[in-house]
Amino acid sequence: MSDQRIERGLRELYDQDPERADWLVFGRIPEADRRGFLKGAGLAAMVAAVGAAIPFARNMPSGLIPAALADTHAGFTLYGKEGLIVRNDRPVNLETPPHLLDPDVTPIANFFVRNNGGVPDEASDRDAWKLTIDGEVERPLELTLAELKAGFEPVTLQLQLECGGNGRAGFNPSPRGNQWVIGAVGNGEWTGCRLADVLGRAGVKPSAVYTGHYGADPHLSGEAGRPSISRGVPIAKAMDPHSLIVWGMNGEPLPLIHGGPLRVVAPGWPGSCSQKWLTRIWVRDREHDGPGMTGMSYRVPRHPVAPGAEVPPEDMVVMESMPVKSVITAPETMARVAAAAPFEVRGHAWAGDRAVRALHVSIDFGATWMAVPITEPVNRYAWQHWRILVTLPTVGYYEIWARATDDAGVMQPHVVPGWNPRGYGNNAMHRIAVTAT
Ligand SMILES: Nc1nc2c(c(=O)[nH]1)N[C@H]1C(S)=C(S)[C@@H](COP(=O)(O)O)O[C@H]1N2
Ligand SMILES: [Mo]
Repeated sequence: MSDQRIERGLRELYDQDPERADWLVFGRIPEADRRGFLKGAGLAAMVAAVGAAIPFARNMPSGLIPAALADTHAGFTLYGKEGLIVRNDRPVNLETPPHLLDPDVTPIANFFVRNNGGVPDEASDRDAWKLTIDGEVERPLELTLAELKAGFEPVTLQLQLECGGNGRAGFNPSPRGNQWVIGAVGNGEWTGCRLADVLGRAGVKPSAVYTGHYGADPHLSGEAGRPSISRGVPIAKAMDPHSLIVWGMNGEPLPLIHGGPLRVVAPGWPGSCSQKWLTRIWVRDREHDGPGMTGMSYRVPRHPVAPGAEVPPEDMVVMESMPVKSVITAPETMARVAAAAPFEVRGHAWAGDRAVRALHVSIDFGATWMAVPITEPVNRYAWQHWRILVTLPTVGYYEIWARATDDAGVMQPHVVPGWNPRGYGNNAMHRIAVTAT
């Protein structure tokens, strides 16, 4: 079921754009490297990949795949995100294996990446980055990042961000798109200001219905000015004090790959509502209709449909809150533990706009369940954490299943929930394999 397919091999990546490949794989910056002079972190990454020092590294041309890697069929990883699974490299899409989600706040190195287009160039002066607020407002605004930092109350919150298509790999027939298994999710500690405060300064007119977000990432076609994605949220979600305009992540300036200098984080909703490289918020008098809002995108059938059904567009509605879900982060699947001895099983749970009320774990394929204590979130929309000591009675193969229940009593399903044309919202229980010896 788990699809570890790499969309393009290393050789193909290098054939098509060797300098970009260098940047992706080794973090070599082509401009600084024109004559192939390899140093610093890029060299360290290459040394680690080939498994030995490279005495003549200074002669190595940029865009050259080390022969040690060129003829292997092994997958490749991206610089700074070494532990992640490459679901696609153009656009860059990286999934986190569940055991790397173990820390309460997901480290930047482990945080999944979902791009629909390219990555813009790093801004030479981040504080000069401009954001426009226009449309159904009394006073259209143009604010620099420096003005956002100085002019609005700063907020730091832990907020979960999950791709709408997380779990897509579980649907059958298989919808097209990244075959995310479970790790297109993370819990970041984000610093920024409230979207509501900025909209308040602009003065939202009574005619305002929805936001439309725009970012600076280039479309894969190379067509200038064509957005890769432009989604938005209803005004009520934009006005929620947890919807932020963000410039910091885990205490650092927001990394370029996560939308730096500036992005939206609209927690609990499909990740696509959280526009990266944010340049404009267009306040609209109707549901936004940018790329990613219409047709089948980020929409689900109004009524349940049979797997594989053709659903007419008028029966598709915009997906809002993500469903209740949990992940087992320790032990790592395929672990071996001692029989008849307790060991810790732990993980996190979240529930879109809701909170998680209960968490249960089973070691006998769901026949019996243990209630597991779960923490309160540090703030609304933060991950909740759980842990329990489990003992496997005899030697043999076990599965550990985890199941969260939200505060409206809705529980994660045992099997894949309602099929939908693009494969959104699969919140089936997470299962791991553990062998007792
Ligand atoms: N400008 C822009 N914003 C974007 C995207 C994008 O392609 N371009 N992808 C969206 C999607 S689909 C998701 S799931 C999240 C992923 O955020 P991350 O890459 O920081 O994990 O960013 C969203 N914001
Ligand atoms: Mo997404």
